Amino acid sequence: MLIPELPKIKDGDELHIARALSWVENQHPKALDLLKLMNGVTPVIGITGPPGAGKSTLVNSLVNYWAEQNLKIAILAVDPSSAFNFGSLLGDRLRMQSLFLNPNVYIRSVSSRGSLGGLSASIIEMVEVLKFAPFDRIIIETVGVGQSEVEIAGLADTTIVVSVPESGDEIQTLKSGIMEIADVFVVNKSDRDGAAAFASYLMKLAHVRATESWECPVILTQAMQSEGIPALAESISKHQVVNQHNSRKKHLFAEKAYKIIQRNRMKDVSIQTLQREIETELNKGDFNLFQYLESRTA
Ligand SMILES: Nc1nc2c(ncn2[C@@H]2O[C@H](COP(=O)(O)OP(=O)(O)O)[C@@H](O)[C@H]2O)c(=O)[nH]1
Ligand SMILES: [Mg+2]
Repeated sequence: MLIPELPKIKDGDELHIARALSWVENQHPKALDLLKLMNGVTPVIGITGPPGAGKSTLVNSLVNYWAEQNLKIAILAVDPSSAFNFGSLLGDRLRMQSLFLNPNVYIRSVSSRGSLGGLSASIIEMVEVLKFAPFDRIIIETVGVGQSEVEIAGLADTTIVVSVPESGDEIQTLKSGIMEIADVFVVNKSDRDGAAAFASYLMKLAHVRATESWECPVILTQAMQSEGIPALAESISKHQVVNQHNSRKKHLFAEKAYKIIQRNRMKDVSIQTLQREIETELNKGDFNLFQYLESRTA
């Protein structure tokens, strides 16, 4: 099939990239035609961690560092699902201001409200579009709340977990199994007390779960001052070399396929739809949950 948009996206035409991203985000009929012809291999870097850890500031510094080396970077900023998030979005814009003006940098934010059920599936597809465009690196920033940090691990080639040296925080972070998903651990705000102690604690944990090919490095940063950024960039590059040779690829593809199948199967299922249908059934009287479910799938 001839799709006129494809060569434009491949060339890096921002208008066409933006349009294609909207198509996949809104599940436009053209989206699948495009996606079936895309097979980019740009490395995807996921950055996660609790709100306020300094992820956006870190992305800003890291991307400026790469852009200075004339690398082209795409950033996908995933907002938390809250509809009342204008404040923090504005904050992110301020922190990322220099990036918005940089011709080597493309930024797109995704609101979880916009995706038609299945944020992960939308992001996976949007990332495929970005991988097809001529970027050297793709960064996804997500807030690590609940399950979301686990989800980022399913779509990023390299997952960076950002934490800060505050008592209590560390226990919380480690409890949520975040160490399991980190390829690179960042202790940001290392200007604060306790940073070195926290980092050495994390290093011990990383050492315990190290494999033959990779031991998760712990990088101390001060994102505001761009301190530690070259070390972080180097760790990411190293991980990507290691990553090419291991079994992660099939694991990642399986995770992605699972998320997309899940989204597609749940397409016409939402609590609201179910409530509406059930209300009608209840009004008829003599409701049986399992007869209703059977008639639904019939
Ligand atoms: N002291 C200190 N503050 C920082 C550092 N990095 C970021 N911040 C501040 O932490 C706050 C949250 O940063 P932000 O990047 O929005 O965090 P995010 O929610 O994880 O994206 C902002 O006020 C930043 O200026 C750092 O290295 N040291
Ligand atoms: Mg942020």
